[in-house]
Amino acid sequence: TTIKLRHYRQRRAIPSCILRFAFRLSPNILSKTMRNLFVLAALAAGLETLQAAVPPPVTVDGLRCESQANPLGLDTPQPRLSWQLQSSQRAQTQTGYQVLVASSREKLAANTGDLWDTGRLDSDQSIQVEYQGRPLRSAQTCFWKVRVWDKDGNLSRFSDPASWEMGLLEATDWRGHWIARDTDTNEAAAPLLRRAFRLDSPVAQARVYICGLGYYELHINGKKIGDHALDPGFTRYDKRALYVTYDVTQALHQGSNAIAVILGNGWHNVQTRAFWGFDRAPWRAAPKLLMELRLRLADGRTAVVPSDERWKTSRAPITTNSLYSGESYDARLEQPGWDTPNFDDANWTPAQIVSAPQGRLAAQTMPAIKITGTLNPVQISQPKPGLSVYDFGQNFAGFARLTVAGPAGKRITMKYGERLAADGTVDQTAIARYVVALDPSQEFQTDHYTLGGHGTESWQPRFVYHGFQYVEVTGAPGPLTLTNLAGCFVHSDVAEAGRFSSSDHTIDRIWTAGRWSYLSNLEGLPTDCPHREKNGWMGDAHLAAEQGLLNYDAAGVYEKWIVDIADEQRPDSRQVPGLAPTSGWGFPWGNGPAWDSAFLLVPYYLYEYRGDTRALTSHYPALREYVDSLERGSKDDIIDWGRNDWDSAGSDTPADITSTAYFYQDALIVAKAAELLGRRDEARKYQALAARVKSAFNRKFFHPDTGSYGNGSQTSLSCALYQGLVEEPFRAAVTSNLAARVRQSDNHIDTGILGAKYLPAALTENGRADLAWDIVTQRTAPGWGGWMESGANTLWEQWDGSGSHNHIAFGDILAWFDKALAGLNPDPEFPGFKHTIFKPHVVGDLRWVKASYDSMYGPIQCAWAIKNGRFTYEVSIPPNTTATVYLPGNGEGVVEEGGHPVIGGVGGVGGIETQGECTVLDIGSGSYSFSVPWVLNK
Ligand code: RAM
Repeated sequence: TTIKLRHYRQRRAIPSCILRFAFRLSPNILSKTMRNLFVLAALAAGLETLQAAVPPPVTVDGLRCESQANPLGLDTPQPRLSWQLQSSQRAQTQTGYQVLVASSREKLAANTGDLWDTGRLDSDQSIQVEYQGRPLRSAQTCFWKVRVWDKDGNLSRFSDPASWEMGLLEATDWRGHWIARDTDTNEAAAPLLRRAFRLDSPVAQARVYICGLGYYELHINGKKIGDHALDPGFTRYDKRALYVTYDVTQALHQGSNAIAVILGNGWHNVQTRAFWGFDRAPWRAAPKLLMELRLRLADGRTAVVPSDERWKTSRAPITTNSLYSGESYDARLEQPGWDTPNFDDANWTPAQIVSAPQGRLAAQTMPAIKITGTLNPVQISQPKPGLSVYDFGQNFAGFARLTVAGPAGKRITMKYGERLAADGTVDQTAIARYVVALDPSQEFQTDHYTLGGHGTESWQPRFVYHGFQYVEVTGAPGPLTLTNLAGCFVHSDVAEAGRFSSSDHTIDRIWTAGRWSYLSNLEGLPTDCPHREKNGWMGDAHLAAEQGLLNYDAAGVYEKWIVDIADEQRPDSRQVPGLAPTSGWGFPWGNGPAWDSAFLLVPYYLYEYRGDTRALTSHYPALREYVDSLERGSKDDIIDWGRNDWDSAGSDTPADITSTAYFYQDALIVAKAAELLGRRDEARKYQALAARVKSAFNRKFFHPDTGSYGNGSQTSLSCALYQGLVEEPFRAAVTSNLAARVRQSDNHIDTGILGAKYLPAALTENGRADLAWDIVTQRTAPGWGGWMESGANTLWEQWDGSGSHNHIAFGDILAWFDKALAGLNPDPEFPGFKHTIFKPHVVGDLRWVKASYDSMYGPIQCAWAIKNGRFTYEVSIPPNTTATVYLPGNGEGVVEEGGHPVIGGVGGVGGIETQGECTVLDIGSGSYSFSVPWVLNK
């Protein structure tokens, strides 16, 4: 009660507005005296009218199933449910919940959970709750809602209803056949497929299930369905192909209808010879389609329109399409109305029934790739007659949309790149080498459009994407202006989850650049670069995953990609290839644990950041067998092979140090997964393996006399610290060696992509955040600040600027901004931000930092500033979570919250204690504004 009164007293901050405050007092919770006190407090706060019936202190919303709002087409038998609590009270938690899942909207409304009724469960779990009800059928719709009990046992109202729908769960559910126009993999033109049909009743519900390989674009009655691009996601099609579900109820009608599809080559039928050999992939086949339209008619009957021999086919105006080379389109070949019911397809040929890809069908549940935005060019130049170069002012992944008028047959060429040559034309040398070196006659990311000659024409490619800032246009019918070209940003459409800003311009620019690179490299899988390779390189992916998860709701893409890796794991050796999917490149040895460990690290990050145990537990045997393969490949528990610290600035660190450290981490992750599964013996076994590797590591690499590791490089030292391999008594010595090493390089980083993740974190965790700051904000090479000075607007592959200009492998620094500067950290002991650790570092001339993150529980925010001699730290965490807050300075007595001394007791604040140079507080949910005198810290 005291807490509540204090809380209400603060409401006096709203003096002059008229508030209508409605509340219901529950007699069994509040005694009469308490009720009077409550009323008095409310009156004292200036509330004008009091009325009976306040809503319960907690409400429930944000219902998600498999992280999505009302998803369609799920194929997991136990979808995971999550919800969020809302409350204006501090320190609010969930003590119980009831989930109802019903087979109809009506049943749910009547509170009948015929599929699942959990009853009251005493549990604080509000995320990743696995459905445990009756087995679900293909295409079944499930309606659900939830209510919760709060910390005082008050029951919330039921949430608004939500739903999910299952996809086609068994191969035998599909009535469609795989169809194609041609089986010739060298046929250049994209196929069109169509079928017209009549419906003699209005449509009550319609779903399309579609898998078009490599890519499909679905049309019904003259319109494109949905907004997906480059769909479905790239998988090894001989292991798994993804199908997508659409609600097409509104697109169909009683009478004549037409369903039509264009197919692209994608990764299924790569046309370009490139270093990575995807043109020779074991799954390579001509484009093919499996789809099925399932209808429920208004009169209650059902109908199916499957892909079969009744479909007809023709050639699309897309005359070539290849992910590396580009796309060509000849508008003169358009067949207007090809996707409408009344089109005359008499001279189209019947579709062929073709063999299915070898892989199984699986539902695509990750966010699809989409065109998420349009960029206007900032400049156009004409370095040569007839040649215009557009500058979009930003490096990104996607393609250009051309809008132009001219005579039929005029062929316009668009060549994409991220650099200009000295003469002002587009220079592709650094990114085209793996294509052009193999066959100089091949083009590299170049699109062609041949005009149809019918007025203003607008075109963009469908089945390719490029990495670029500049587009060189030749063959235009006349002078071009800025309006003839727009840039389409194309990537997996993941929701933004994190924001960051600070008083330092360089840091903010690095953050923005990192986000462009991250999204440009999220194309249904995490990639290394959007142009040269487009490969799912595993090292790059795990290095960038933490910042990716902090900035975007990208878990769905990672979950899909972990299966891509599992699909690549060798049946005999249990190794993985270092890039996934692969055409076969990367075996037999993989790329070593520094790359291959993405197979364990990414599931672990999903656990740490999202409280998701599924990736770790469902892949457990595969992860364990991978670690066993490392053990077999080790000598005296040391792994001395694999790729080493790649793309380093100068100093080379042998692979043995970094590889063995990942072997150690991998063993710990397997132990963790075993623990989550309740397999205690196996957990102990892998903990013991980790302990052995740690001793071997220290025996082999540690120099006790000097406190150094290996060759003493920044990577060697920071690897030992970051990976938790340094024995406690030597921490200080190793840290001061690392600091000395950094000073030797004039406070510059000299590591590659591995060390770039360890170095800032290792310094920060060991009391040298100041030095990490100096490294990160350097304005000269090597370093992130140096890139910014050179005009980078994305992150680069090499410190010296050679190579690609859109890589994410050095991107973990964005996670350091959140964790070290803003102080926003997950707590691995309470994963998914059930508990947040707020631990900011005031470094350099930084004066304020702000960050937020949309956790599965709800928004987490923090902001610090130094103003008027005080350090203020505003933090906010959602109900059902807790946090620990570190404030600089060891002065419990001077800490204030909302202007009141904390020491006297503040609602929501639990313990307060001094730890070294910090004051540490435990808080429950809610928003707080802490402050301490800053002079204390001088
Ligand atoms: C390069 C990639 C990537 C790296 C691999 C080893 O070609 O671009 O960044 O991880 O090689």
